[in-house]
Amino acid sequence: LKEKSQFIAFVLGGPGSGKGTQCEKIVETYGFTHLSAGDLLRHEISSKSENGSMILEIIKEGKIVPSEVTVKLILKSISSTDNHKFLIDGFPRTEENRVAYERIIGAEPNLVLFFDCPEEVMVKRILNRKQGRIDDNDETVKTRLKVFKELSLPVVKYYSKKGILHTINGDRTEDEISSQVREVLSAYEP
Ligand code: UP5
Ligand code: MG
Repeated sequence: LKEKSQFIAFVLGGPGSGKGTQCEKIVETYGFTHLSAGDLLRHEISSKSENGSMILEIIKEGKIVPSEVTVKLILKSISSTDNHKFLIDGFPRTEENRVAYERIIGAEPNLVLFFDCPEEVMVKRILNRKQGRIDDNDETVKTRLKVFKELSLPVVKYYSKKGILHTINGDRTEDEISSQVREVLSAYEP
């Protein structure tokens, strides 16, 4: 039997734009495996792995973990999973991340979802979350937004030029956003 070829969707958007929330819904409907780069990194911290304390310091400041660390974690998850459909949530966040991924994985994603959301909405959501995330505070949120605008938006622009970016209005109810997402994904029949 021929193995189904991999289908990879990157899920991008600013901090609090709703990436994680929508990925969970996509998993329910389409059976993707959801890989949140942030969750993989937080797991390294909580499991006290060798890079844990370095990752903690960077996340606390809202900066970006070195590409090789993140790409390795993503690769490990992909290869330890049977599924062929992946949502990679919150990665790549910099042009350097993107190039490192392409170099190591040797392929571009099939599509990119981008949740476009006003800054004030994202900030409000993050500061209301209160789930104890070390980076959910006024100070770090400012850096996360700055990093998003300066380093992550160029990645979004790159995929737009490639013609594989789908921009979704993230300033809606969860259900409204989810139906926009389904419209995009049904065209791909993943
Ligand atoms: N919420 C969601 N949708 C809503 C809606 N439509 N209406 C009203 N409320 C809504 O949502 C955020 C909050 O809003 C939740 O309380 C939710 O209920 C509510 P969520 O779905 O969690 O949004 P998300 O975009 O996933 O926000 P998150 O905070 O996870 O975004 P970040 O991109 O900041 O976080 P991530 O975990 O990806 O990264 C954290 C840090 O890790 C980074 O800052 C960086 O330091 C590091 N990192 C790297 O260095 N490299 C990487 O590749 C990835 C991460
Ligand atoms: Mg998230």
